[in-house]
Amino acid sequence: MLTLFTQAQQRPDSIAILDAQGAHTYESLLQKSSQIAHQLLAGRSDLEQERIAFMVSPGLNYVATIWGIWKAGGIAVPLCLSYPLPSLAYVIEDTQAAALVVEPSFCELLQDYAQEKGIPLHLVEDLQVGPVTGLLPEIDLNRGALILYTSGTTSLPKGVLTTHANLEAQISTLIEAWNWTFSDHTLCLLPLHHVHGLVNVVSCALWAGATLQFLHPFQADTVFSIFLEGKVNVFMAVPTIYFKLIAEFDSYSETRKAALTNCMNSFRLMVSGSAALPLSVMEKWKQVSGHTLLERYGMTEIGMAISNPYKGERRAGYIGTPLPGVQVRLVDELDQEVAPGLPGEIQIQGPGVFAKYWGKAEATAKAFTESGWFKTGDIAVIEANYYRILGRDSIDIIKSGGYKISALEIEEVLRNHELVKDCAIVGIPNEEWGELVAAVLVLEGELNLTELKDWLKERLPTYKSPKVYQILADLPRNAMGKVVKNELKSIFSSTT
Ligand code: MCA
Ligand code: AMP
Repeated sequence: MLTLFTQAQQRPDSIAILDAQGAHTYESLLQKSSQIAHQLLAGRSDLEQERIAFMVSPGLNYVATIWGIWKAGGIAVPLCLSYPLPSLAYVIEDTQAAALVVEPSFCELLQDYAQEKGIPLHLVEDLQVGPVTGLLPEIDLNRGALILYTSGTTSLPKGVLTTHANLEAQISTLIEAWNWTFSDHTLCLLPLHHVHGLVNVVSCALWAGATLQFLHPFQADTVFSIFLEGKVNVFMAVPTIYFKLIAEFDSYSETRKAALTNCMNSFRLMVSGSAALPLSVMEKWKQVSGHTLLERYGMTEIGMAISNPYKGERRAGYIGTPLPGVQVRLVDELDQEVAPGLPGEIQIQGPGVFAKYWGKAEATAKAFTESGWFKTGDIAVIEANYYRILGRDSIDIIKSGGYKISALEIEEVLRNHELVKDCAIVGIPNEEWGELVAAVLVLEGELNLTELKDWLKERLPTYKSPKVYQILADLPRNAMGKVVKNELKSIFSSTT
């Protein structure tokens, strides 16, 4: 049996999950996930790694669904809740999902599509019925567990397949490094189709036997009200969320500020990651909460790799040192390790590194060196033993609000607009969002920006929708005819 489940069996009566519906014990989570597994199996003995895509809000139903898929021997494909239909269809078709599990609020969005494609669509509540007796399959750790989508230097996102062994390695290294225990209580407000929310928060909390409280959607004032209830002691978020919490905190009375600072002071741990933590946010958060945020570095393909220490110096602007079990090296363009103190690409090896990009053998081969190191595309340097990120090797990868976004994907969508003759997408540095997604357009005629916004909404989730900063007669190009994005980026960075 997977370690997550044996751990849960040890604390049947403890509260595993708090969500909008109330408190749920580990026993109830185990029971509901077994019911879902049996219903998905519908008499078969094993789903044999069929992909099951699901669109369920954070809460008991989300966890019971993903555990149910795993118990039945399937590969879980969590869908992004803010995706419009074309983005959902891409993931469902790319993974060749055998079934869909949804909560009622997403049924309307997916039911016609599912019917047209002949994919069975189940309501999550309908799967939580029936006895839990009967055998569930034995799951080999080397089987596929999860496919998460991540953007890269190809226009469409790639599915990252991790095995159960990969996930166990990603979880257990954090349990050890950040001292998770069953007496922890964490608040999850991150999306659950990414590693940060799903592995670092949800899976670590449940592996430890801790209490996992969900808040969805994110609302800064509710986060603080929950903090003031005095139960939460571990908190993880992306820098944009800390920025938004600081803005909310600043709007409070001195009495409420003092009460909150006092409450957060007693937290065990506060972590930031998914994007560079601006020094200004780190310093302000220290004043607000009394905590020096623990900044760490990771990626969908590898889980967490480098972290500031739980005990010891948390150095501002640095991501720390390799986590237990993770091997890290810095290399130059020729894949040679750089001399100490020089910058190089971060490359990773270890049991947490993913199995492959789903259905993309060529992309998988390109992502690894001949000797098996995963190439992250992030450039870093080691200074006084700590790694510091300098940037990425591709200007086409943007990080905004903690989400990784491909400039090429958005450009391809925009080029389908009848009035857009040419376009370029660049990320502009921004304290709140990390980077803002900015569009530079060359038009065929007059464009109404509100109409463009609505047009984009049907094709891209909000966080990928660019702000249109400039409409140019032509884009700057180099001798080979390639758009010079560095030039565009520096023009906009200095004018916005
Ligand atoms: C939303 N808005 C934006 C952006 N997103 N504006 C600029 N840039 C953006 N990226 C605007 C909307 O247009 C809208 O504007 C307003 O903000 C509210 O939109 P909404 O979608 O409701 O935003 P939100 O709920 O406030 O979302 C902000 C957020 C969210 C909570 C920070 O982006 C988030 O949950 N980010 C976390 C992503 C994450 O978990 N990444 C981990 C992947 P208007 O009001 O004008 O319409 S990375 C990972 O997993 C690796 C392994 C790692 O290292 O962790
Ligand atoms: P994703 O593909 O969504 O998993 O995003 C992974 C990327 O997020 C990494 O390749 C980095 O570029 C970025 N990232 C994660 N953590 C940090 C951090 N602490 N500082 C800077 N960049 C980070």
